[in-house]
Amino acid sequence: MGKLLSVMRSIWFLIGAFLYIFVYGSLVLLIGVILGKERGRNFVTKQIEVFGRAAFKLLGVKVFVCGKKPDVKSNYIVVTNHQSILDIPMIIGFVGPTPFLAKKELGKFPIINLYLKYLGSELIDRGNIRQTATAIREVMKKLQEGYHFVIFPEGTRSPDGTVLPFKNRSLEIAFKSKVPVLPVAMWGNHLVIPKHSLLVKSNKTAMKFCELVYPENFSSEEELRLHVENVIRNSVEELKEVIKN
Ligand code: DD9
Repeated sequence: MGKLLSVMRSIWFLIGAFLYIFVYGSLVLLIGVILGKERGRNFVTKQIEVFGRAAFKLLGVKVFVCGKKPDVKSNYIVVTNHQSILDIPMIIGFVGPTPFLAKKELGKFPIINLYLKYLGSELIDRGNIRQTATAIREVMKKLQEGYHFVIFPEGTRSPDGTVLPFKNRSLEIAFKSKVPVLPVAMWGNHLVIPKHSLLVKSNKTAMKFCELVYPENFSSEEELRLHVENVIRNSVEELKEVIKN
């Protein structure tokens, strides 16, 4: 993609993101309050999902979706790799409006912090062991109440898209709660908007719904974690082929 086109798309991205998230997003939250608890929640969560998909459409990025979202009645934990700021729109748009277990820095952005709260997300302060423990207890409680959760076990965005080793104990919640894990692999978001950049550089990305993994089939968190990490690594290799041509 030419430099000029890339810069023009980036300007469009910044203006579009501001108008969509901060202007339209504030209006959506206000309408949600006016509609009342039940109808308001349905309206806002629908708008969150629409935003996730629209983000790619408005950027002119084609999303290749491989595999099928499982039709499970129970709750599950989405475990996914992390490459770009586009990962969040991809999850909320294509997996569904799901709460995140994420680092507290995400809560610093106005409006986005309200949406994170709306989804029931839990933010952790990694330097604060007590706060982290409380947040994890809260996630366990919410899982029992039927919430899904999204976890990024690499703990940070990979600079070049390579799947980083999953952090120790990152799947402890899944292992202890015995809630099924839905591995979701992503490849290409970092090529569209790389880490530490706002330049829009590519127009193709891909994701894959992998098979559900049942924690009770594993004898330790480490075994479960290594298995899920492997599933995501292999799926990322498949996705590279999908967007190659
Ligand atoms: C209607 C705008 C929705 C913006 C959603 C942002 C969600 C971030 C988790």
